[in-house]
Amino acid sequence: PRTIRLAEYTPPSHLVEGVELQFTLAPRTTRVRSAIRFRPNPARPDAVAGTADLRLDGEALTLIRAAIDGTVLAAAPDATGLTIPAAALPAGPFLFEAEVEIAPETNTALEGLYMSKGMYCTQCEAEGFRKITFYPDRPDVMAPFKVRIESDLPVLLSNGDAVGQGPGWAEWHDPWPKPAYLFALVAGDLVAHSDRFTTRSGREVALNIWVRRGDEDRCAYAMDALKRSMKWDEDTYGREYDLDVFNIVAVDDFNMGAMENKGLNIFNSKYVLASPETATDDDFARIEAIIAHEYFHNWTGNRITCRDWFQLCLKEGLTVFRDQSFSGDMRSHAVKRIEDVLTLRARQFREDAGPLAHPVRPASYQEINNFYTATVYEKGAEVIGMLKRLVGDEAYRRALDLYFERHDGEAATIEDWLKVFEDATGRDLTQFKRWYTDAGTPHLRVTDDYRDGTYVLHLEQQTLPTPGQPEKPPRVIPVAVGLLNPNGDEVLPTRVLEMTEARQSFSFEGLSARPVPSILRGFSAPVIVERETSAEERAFLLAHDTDPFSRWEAGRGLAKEVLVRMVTEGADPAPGFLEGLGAILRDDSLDPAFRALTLRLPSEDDMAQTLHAAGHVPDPTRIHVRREALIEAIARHLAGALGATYSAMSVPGPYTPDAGAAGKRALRGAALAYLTRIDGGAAAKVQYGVADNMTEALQALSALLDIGQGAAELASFEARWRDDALVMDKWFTLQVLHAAPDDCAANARALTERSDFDWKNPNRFRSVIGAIAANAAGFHHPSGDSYRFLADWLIRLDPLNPQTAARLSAAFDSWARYDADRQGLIRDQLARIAATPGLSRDLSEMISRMRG
Ligand code: BAL
Ligand code: ZN
Repeated sequence: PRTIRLAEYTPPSHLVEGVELQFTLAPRTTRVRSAIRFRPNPARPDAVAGTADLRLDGEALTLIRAAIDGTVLAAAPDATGLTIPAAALPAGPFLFEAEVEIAPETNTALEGLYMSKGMYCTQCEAEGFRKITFYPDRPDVMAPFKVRIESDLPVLLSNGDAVGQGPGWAEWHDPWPKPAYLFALVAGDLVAHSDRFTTRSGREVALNIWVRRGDEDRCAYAMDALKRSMKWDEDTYGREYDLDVFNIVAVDDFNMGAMENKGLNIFNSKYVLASPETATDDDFARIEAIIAHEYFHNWTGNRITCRDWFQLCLKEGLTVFRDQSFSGDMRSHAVKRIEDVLTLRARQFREDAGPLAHPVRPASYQEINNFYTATVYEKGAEVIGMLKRLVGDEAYRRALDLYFERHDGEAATIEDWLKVFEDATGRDLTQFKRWYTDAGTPHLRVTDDYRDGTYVLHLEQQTLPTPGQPEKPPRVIPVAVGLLNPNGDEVLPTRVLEMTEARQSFSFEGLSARPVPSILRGFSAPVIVERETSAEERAFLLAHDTDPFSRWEAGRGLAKEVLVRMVTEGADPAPGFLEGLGAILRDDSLDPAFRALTLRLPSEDDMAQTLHAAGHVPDPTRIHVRREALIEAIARHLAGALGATYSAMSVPGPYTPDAGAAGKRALRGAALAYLTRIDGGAAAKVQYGVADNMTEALQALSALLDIGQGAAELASFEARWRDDALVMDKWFTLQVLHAAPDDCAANARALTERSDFDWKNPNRFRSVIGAIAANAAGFHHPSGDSYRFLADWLIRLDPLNPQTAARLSAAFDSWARYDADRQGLIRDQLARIAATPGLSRDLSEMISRMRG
């Protein structure tokens, strides 16, 4: 496959002034007629001079007819598009018309126009529009679209505002110029959950969430989240909605989480539909975040889009940063920050440490779908958080105002983005730009000394080489620190140290005693802090730090230290750690959600990552056994406090998904998970029996499965929910995720043999094949069974849905951490996949990067 490089970017030869599309829908023979008004791009002298060919992307299209200014074209398409030679193009603007035929029903890749349970829908990002018709399918070509849909289905939707409809047809007009990746069309027998929103300047916006009949009573939470998002973007960023209607459609077969098509967001139904009986607290929180994320894209992504796909982080990093801030405002900033850091470390730090490491703005790719990653999204958001920390809140807002003013209606770059900050603040961001161009997580080594009232912090940064990037010059790192007195009082409130050199020291004078430092407060930069710290100091910070993130981090450090010693030395859990945990558990002044997070031990994968970084070869089986032993030790040591917490955190009255109630349930669920280790499952069985909401039912079921019980509960769950695909996805996942290591592959295999294992549905596929990779000890079972199982399924799915197959293949990326036997077993599977004839560009790129 061809490698696309950022350095080779050239502007499009022709721009589009307007597009008219007409769809006559039929499962096997959909007709698409297009009329596209082109003009030579003034930025391309060859096009102005009439010497540039026009290249249109197009894949899997049957061309019926093409014409320029009414003259039929003789040109024949190749496998990836259609070239119209310069000689066949008029000197100035011209009209290109085409008629093509496509078959949505056989489109299993779920890119372009496809069918999901009788409804038509689209997914065009990144390069799906070329499977709909011939077009310059690149984000820097923006145009207004008019769309006519002809179909007998009752609901016919596209982008923008509805301009007309009658029996069997509807017409839509989107006045805002957009790239083709934001095009959307939906046709189906759908019903709407509707509401209204009045923007701050008085525009009345009709809001609709379109779902299949029977699902309309599960839309209220998403609608509420949408209205709160619209208000928040006005209040916080001054951004107002710009059409008369905002439509959301829930689709069962969808590769991604959701898609921000202009005025017509399309969602994986999993991230829209929720009721207390069917969705957990985490589901509600994710729905809120994703609804916000897609809505926020209206400005950061749609009104201002990306010049090319290398700039993906321009819209994704910023929009993730915005949705994280929104969720923090709606819930708790401290808890949200800890959760975001947990995700970042589990997914992005892992990516950065392995063969798939790439910069936030990659410099090359073969298949752009492979770069919708934790690095582009989550690290991209961290980079914006750092920028905001460096320039301050007020300057950040000024820079954003300038960004919207300067680039509205444009396809922009990271250079444009940074220039806005430079112009708004007078800062030179040359060094900061390395966060976009250099892969890898910096290690920040911290030492200190104290003499005569002066405390000095010595910081040293180092980033290890990543694929294709051996040298890593120092970056600017905002390091937020605070200092505490030995009595626990804060003597220096949070200050942001701006580190720009490889080594740098910072002094603090006038202290009466050697302070205890609290470093990287709020996780002020995505780095790995290395510091020799005693258990006493961590316990002190866990008890006294005023920064909630650092306080949690101290507890986390203690837990990791205990686990490392249990795994590597066979040590018993340190009593001091158990006591510290008990103190947090009993501290009613702390938010229950925070306490629940502190009780959650580092995951087995996190421990493998930690042990590997410390120079050990992690053994996933041993990590599992010792971590289980720690859970049991905590349960025994804190039995009284856990029981008291379990009772105290009961939430009376009907279920509500708000953060307060969810936090109590989270703490109660954490207590239950421990108690189940010592009560034979008694409390969990009772909870399962009385639970009136999915959160408590799943907590109980998970806890029972963790101790090898729960068969009766699984059966009753299945009997109740067998006809609800989203709920059954959870049932599938549980049995793999909570399987004992020896049972994991067998459980997964048995589940895939069921008639309701609809493997062509990405949610169901992920519910088993994604879950096996998340059960660390099961996945890395020494037999290699799970590796084979995953490889078998990737090979099977790839010809039908390469995007999802490639995404799940990343489970193999950590192979180099493990012992020679496991390395060999994984590399055998990578080789087997690589040798499969006809492998997709998506999967072959992933496998070759992982093989190195
Ligand atoms: N743009 C793809 C889906 C999302 O990030 O919103
Ligand atoms: Zn996004």
